[in-house]
Formats: sequence, C-alpha cells, structure tokens
Amino acid sequence: MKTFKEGFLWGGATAANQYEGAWDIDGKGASVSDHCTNGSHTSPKRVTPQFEEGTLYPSREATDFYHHYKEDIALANEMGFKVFRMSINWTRIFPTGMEESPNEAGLQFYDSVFDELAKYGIEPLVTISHYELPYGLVEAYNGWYGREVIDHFMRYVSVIFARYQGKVRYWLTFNEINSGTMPMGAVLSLGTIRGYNGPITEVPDEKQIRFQALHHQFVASAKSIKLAHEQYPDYKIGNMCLFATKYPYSCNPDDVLECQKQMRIMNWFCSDVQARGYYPSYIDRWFEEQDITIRMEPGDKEILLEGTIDFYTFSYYMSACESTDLAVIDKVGGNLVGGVANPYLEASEWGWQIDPKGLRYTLNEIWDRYQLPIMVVENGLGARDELTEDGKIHDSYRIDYLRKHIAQMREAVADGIDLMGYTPWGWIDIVSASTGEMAKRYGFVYVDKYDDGTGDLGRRKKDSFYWYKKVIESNGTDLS
Ligand code: BGP
Repeated sequence: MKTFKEGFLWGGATAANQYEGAWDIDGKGASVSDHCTNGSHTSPKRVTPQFEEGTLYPSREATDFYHHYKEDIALANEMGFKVFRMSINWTRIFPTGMEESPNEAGLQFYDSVFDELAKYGIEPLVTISHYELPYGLVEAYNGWYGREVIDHFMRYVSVIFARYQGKVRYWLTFNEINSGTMPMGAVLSLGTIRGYNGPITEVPDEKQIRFQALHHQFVASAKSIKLAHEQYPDYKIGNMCLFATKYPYSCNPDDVLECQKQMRIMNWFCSDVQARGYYPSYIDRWFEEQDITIRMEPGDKEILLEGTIDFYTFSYYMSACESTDLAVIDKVGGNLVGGVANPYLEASEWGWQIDPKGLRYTLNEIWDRYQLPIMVVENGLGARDELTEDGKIHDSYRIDYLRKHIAQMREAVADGIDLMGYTPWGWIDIVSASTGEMAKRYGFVYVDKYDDGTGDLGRRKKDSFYWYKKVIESNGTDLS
C-alpha cells in the first residue's frame, strides 16, 4: 500500500499579519488586519477605519516573528521541517499599496528570513496575499472591488518574484480565496469595507460587490501565474482554498441537492476557475438567482485560461452538514462559515466540528476533480493551553487531533491521491484570524503572549513539539 512519498514536505504554516508584528517598523504601512481589534468567541473582533486610543490591535505585535525569526526558524529546524509556510506582508513592500517603488527595508527583511531558512535547507512556501491587503487600497478603491488593484498587486508580485528568485520556489497567490464567497471575506480577504466600522461578523452581505472583487482576484492570480510560467520556470504556483466540507444532513434528496449547491459555491467555485481556467457552468444560474453580474474586460477570459495553477492547496479544520429542514437542527460555527451540526462528530471549544475522516474524503474529491498534486497547508486544533508549574504544556488533545488527521491523509495517499506535503496551522502560537485572540492556540511552540497584550514573548516547547518531530523523522509512519 502506498504511503507518504520520499521528500514529502512536512512543515508548519503561519501568516505575516498574525505572526510578524512590527506593524509600523522600517517603513511598513497598515493592512486591513492592522485595523482589526481583538475579540473572542462570544464577542466578535471589530474593524475600525480610525485607530481607537486604548483599544488593542493584536496584529501590531502579534508574536513578533520580526524580531524572533532566527530563534523560530531554529525551532522549526529542530522539529525537522522541510517546508515553512509564511506570507509576505504586502504593506512591508508597498506601504499603501500604491507607491511606485518598493520599500527596500521590507524586501531585506524577507531576504534575511529566506537566507535563514536556506541555512537549514528548509523550503519556503510563500503566500503572496494572506489577509494583508494594504488599508490604503481599501480607502482608495474599496479594496478588490476596484479593478485598479490588479495593477497594484501585479507591481508587488513583479517585485517579489524578481527579488526572491533562487530563494523561493513554491508560491500561493491568495489565502483562502473562496472566503470572498462569504460575507466575512469582505473584511479579511477582499477589503470591500470602505468606511465600515463594526464587528467583522456583521459586515453587510453585498454579493454583487464581493463576486466582482473576487473576479479581480481571479484575474490577478492568473496574471501572476502566467508571469511566473513565462519568466520564472522554477516557480510552482498554487491556489489556496478554505475547504469547509459539507455532508447532506439526511438522505432526503432536498438535503443532497442543497449540499451539492453549497459545496459548489463555497468550496469548488474558486478552484474550478483557478484550476480549469474558466467559470463553471453551474455558477450562471446561481448568479442569476442572486442578481449578480460580473463585469469582465476583454482579455480576462484568456488570462484565466493562461494562468491555471500548478498544484492545489487548502485549509481543512472541520466539516458541517447542510439541510433544507430548518426545524431539525442545531447550528455549528466554523472558520468564516458554519453549518448544521453533525450528530456523529464532536466540536472544539470554538464550535468547529472535528472530522479526520472528512479530510480523507475531501482529498479524494479534490484529486478526482483536478488530478493535480495537493498540499494540506492548514490543519489543526485551536485550543486553550495550560502552563504547568514547571513550565510545561501537556497538549495531548492537540496531538490526538493531528494524529487522527495525519492517519487519514495516509489513507488518502493509499487511495491513490498525489499528496505533496502538510503544514499544520500556527505551528507556533499566533493571533487567531477569526477572533483576534491569543487564547486560541494551535502551536507546537507556546508563546508567552496573552489577550490583554501582556507577555514576554518567550518560546516554550509543548509536548506536541516532540511528537511532531518524531512524526517527521519517521516520514509519518510513527504517529504514537
Ligand atoms: C484560516 C486562515 C488562517 C487561520 C486559520 C485558523 O481561515 O487562513 O489565517 O488563522 O484559519 O483560524 P482561527 O485563527 O480563526 O482559529
């Protein structure tokens, strides 16, 4: 039976806006995430156009990768990482997104990071845009709704592609691009929130604006891929989707059809465009029903066809059910979107349903659809960790979650899918994207940083650190 291949890319994932801090250092500008306050599971984080005195903006310091990158990369190396997923903070390179030339200090920071990774033979996997849209572009264009943003993005991409040649091979264009199909994606991903001041959970559901903005992202993504294929033949470029796997709540055909519809719009639509190079036929009817009209410019269709992805990546945390019967059902939460509770599954404290077998199912579905190499670039359990008196963290719940998911990935490989690698989310503690909390931790490494902004940023290895090291050493055969 097949198992993880030789050279399988084991590693961990992060994003600059949740990890780097140093939000206004060395010429960096403010991104959408820098305008987000902290929150919690019960009290949502807010986005504020003006900075409020006395309010905590957790991305500002985050867990300070900016000043700890050497220490952190050494820890990653100790676990045996082969790959390190990170993002470049667009506003470190172009502070408002609109400058003519890049900020050299920002470029140098990533040179140092890539050089440090190279020292250990760790391959960077770089997300070009991970919830880090320059706030200047929100004010000037209503974020990605403005077609002009494509050109600003391409200037940024051209600069980083040229600069990091020989240092980076694997790139992802937009993190969780399909978050744009969901209202909260307007804040984090699309930035179509000019003037909006309020909780990220209450942003108006403006589908016409969101899907037009998403079209601009598709074009920008395809243009970047085309550029890479033409000028940087070593580069491999992937998409990145938030895969919120759905099951029909019952075998009632109405539930099955509803589930198919949700799977298509939320999970398949974006990658169908990015992997096949054209809008899928099923979307026309839904656009009509929702009164959405996409304005395309001449050449857009050709660009989409010319800029298809080299590999498929996704985040996987949970699954949920779909039903048309509103009477039955308990709702569950989730990353940007929830669904109907599945009676066979348990949920985390944040209400995300834990479903390792759903990962096997999802991997097989993706493979069947595209036959492209796949990478799981986010997965993990957000949980509260307790420090023992002697400074240890016994996170058996996290080990248990990851063990079950890796076992199911192995099953999927045995089923015949082509899996390139695995980068569990937040391998070191970072700020939560959905709530802005520090209390929701994913890491193998604990960071001394708390929700009131205190903490000395010291790093400590959790039990899961030693466990994951063993998993990597054994190429996924020893999960004990
Ligand atoms: C994904 C994002 C990440 C991340 C993760 C965990 O949606 O790509 O940025 O944070 O989810 O979510 P959270 O931090 O809300 O627990």
